[in-house]
Amino acid sequence: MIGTSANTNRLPADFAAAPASGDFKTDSGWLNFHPSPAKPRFVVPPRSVDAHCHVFGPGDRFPYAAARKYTPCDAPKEKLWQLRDHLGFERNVIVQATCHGADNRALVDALQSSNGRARGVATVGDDVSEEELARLDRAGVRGVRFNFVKRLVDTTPREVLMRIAQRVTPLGWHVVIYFEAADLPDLFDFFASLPTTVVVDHMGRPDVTKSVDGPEFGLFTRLMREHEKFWCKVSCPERLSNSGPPFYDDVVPFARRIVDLFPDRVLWGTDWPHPNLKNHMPDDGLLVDYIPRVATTAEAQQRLLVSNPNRLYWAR
Ligand code: 0GY
Repeated sequence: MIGTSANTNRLPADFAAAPASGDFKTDSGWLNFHPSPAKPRFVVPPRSVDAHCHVFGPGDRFPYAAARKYTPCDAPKEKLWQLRDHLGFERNVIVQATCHGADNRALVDALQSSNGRARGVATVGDDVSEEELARLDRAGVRGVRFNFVKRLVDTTPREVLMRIAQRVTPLGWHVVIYFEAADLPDLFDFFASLPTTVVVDHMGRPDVTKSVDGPEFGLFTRLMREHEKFWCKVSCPERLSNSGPPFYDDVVPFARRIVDLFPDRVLWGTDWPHPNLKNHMPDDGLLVDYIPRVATTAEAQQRLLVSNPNRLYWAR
């Protein structure tokens, strides 16, 4: 049975997190990533992509940003590759996390040492040079991330974000947006006006205590329905759920709705190393076992894990 892993084939204990290194001290109360994830029971198809994950530091090599809102444990690229292989994925999309601000060095280092098996989503300011954009592109960056979650970032004016979006359009990059469902009414028109493909993190963080058929999630599905440029990551049940692990039952109807309605524009990712979780740390093996509950056919799984992310991130 999927989800109740009694599997003993776990990552060894040396996978466990180390504290932030260099001049940094991990926030007190920080939850480290799972020290020994189970082997998933769900076997992902060949060429599957974990399309949302991060690298943190290590702080002594890649310092955390001065303006960061949290200091995590170190989560270096070597651990990410170990997890990728253990879970059965072939490729990763590494998303710049806010603790590194617009300093993409840890991301670029990971991309350059991935043997072509990772692509990236960077954070840049509108003062970024053409040379830097070209360098990021050569390293494997295919998008920029705009973050609207107030606990994570200070606000960037929309005209600045629009200028960035316009500058990356000729590179064929897309924009990744992270926001909370309650803010969508205010952001809807701005998002719709972006000139690129737009990828939404974690389904726009729906409040899953509300109905999947209600107006709040309805506005999000309307955004996806009316604008074909929008894609959605059906990721992070562990972040959205109130019912909790291992099944995250209350998130399933939301993710399944999006997969059913927009099968060609969905992605999935672990969100490893799971920054800022407060209640529990998911076992990444069990998170993979969640996938067939939201993508219920082999065809839907193939699109979610293989054809969609490879089309978006490995077209060149
Ligand atoms: C995520 C979610 C979170 C953090 C970040 O860049 C970040 O710091 O995205 C969060 O705290 O909700 O996607 O990793």
